[in-house]
Amino acid sequence: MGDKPKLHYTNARGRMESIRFLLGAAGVEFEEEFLETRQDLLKLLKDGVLLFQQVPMVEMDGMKLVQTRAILSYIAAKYNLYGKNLQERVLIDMFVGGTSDLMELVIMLPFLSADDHEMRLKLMWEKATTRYFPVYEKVLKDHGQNFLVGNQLSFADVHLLETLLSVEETFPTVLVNFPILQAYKLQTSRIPTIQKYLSGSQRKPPLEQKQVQVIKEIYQLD
Ligand code: IBG
Repeated sequence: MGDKPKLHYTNARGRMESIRFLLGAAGVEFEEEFLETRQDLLKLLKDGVLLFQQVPMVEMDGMKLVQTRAILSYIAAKYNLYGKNLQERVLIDMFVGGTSDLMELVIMLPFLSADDHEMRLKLMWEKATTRYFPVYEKVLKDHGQNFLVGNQLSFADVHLLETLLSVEETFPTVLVNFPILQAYKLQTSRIPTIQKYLSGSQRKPPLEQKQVQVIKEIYQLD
């Protein structure tokens, strides 16, 4: 106990980035052990430390946590980013569920064939601008507060900010018709813990094409 959480994943965003981002927003320092080759993953498998033979894995509070969503919920609850009651919590879960569905499209993008890539880009734009962003724009407009739930920063805000920033990397103009989300993005990015995380070295850059092959080999994709 008292030790920093240790994150096991490749040196890339993938499924670990939302965990890094949430720890950053909570102001929690963490260490990382990167998988660089398939051998590194096989070593973890051999040691029996991955419950379902998968990463992300986070060593924290004497546990070896797996399953991204479970890890995120634990961190959110522990660092008071998960609402004040069950009603707030389920609302946070609903918002995070929506942003995760959109983020899933973003995360898989580098791994698609050229044909699928085109179609996926269209789908991403469409889902972002007609399904997800209008919901968050309206929620913020209707209650007039700075945060999605309970008038204070929560896991829902951290995950939405991560999503807004990621989608904007692909589509720089995606927020033109969402003025409230534009302001919200700037405000939440300026929260000191988040600003520090975003400008720090633990925030990973978008995946480069040359990393894709290495990652495919590590996980034996296709
Ligand atoms: N439900 C699990 C979670 O949410 O944590 C899924 C975890 C998962 O898919 N892990 C992959 C893995 O360990 C690495 S992330 N695979 C090895 C195996 O044998 O299953 C892979 C991934 C990337 C980018 I990189 C986008 C999507 C998935």
